[in-house]
Amino acid sequence: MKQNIVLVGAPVEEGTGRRGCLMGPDAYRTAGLAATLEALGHYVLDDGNLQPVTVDDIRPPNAIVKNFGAYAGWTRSLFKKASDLGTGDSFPIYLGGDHSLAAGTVAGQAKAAAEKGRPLFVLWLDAHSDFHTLESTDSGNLHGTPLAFACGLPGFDAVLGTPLTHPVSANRVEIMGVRSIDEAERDFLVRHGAGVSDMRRIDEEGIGKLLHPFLNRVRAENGLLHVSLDVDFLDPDIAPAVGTTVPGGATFREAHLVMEMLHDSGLVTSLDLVELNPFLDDRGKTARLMVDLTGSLFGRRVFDRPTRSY
Ligand code: NNH
Ligand code: MN
Ligand code: MN
Ligand code: MN
Repeated sequence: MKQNIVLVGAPVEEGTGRRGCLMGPDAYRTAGLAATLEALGHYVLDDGNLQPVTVDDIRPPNAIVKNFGAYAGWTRSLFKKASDLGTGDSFPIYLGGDHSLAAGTVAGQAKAAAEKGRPLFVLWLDAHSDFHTLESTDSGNLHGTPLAFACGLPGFDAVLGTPLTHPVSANRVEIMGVRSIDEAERDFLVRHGAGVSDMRRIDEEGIGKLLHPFLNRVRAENGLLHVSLDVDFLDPDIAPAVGTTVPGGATFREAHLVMEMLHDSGLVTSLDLVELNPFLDDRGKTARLMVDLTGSLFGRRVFDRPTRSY
């Protein structure tokens, strides 16, 4: 199926402890994201880079939290953008930028889905679960919080200035590839019933086998599916351009298999590409891999069907 893809750049880097993610959107453009998708038969509109609204009248509830005003500003503008795009039938790809941008994109897509009478499911591909609240974060880096925000965990009301009317149900979230979870996050994940496939389970059972039941559930509930792909989901050997590398990540084939299965499911309706830090890349190889993975999500394959049956 031909898709109308809209690229939305979100050059946010205030959610990490390290500079460089603001170059992410341009690195994806340089690596040929639009041409890759067009070559697969899709229509692509590059909407340029979004700007955050100015928020200078709020304070974080916890003194350790960094750049709270910037987070609120980005979340407000991305929430608006995603709620608008989500009501149409185009496929938005949000080009990060650090993962804090997903607070706005996921919450916005969830609101739009609810207005269509459909539940939003989220596949979170990440070394981390990003399930901290503003109270529980021990680093103060807000890229550790967006999934908790979008799932409506308490304490975030100052971010939008109002509580979320349509939070994602944590029960409709599947987190894959994790190998670094903080104690507080672990408790929240269990309490709220999010699905977690850590690397140990992936090693033992296979990533394809773990993904199938989740996709079946999205289909059974007539859901929409948002995918949030953090560069550090991937093994640092193949994807070094990220500030928070964790050894033992998804391999090249595991990552492509997920994208290929997602394509075949026909269920995905929006995507975040996050945490790319081009300043840390090795001759563009991480940016190119992220573009190739996106190509697999949009239908690139080696062969269409078996040439014969046995
Ligand atoms: N849990 C850590 C924190 O809160 C890590 C977050 N870093 C990420 N998330 N890269 O994907 O600081
Ligand atoms: Mn993340
Ligand atoms: Mn991560
Ligand atoms: Mn931490």
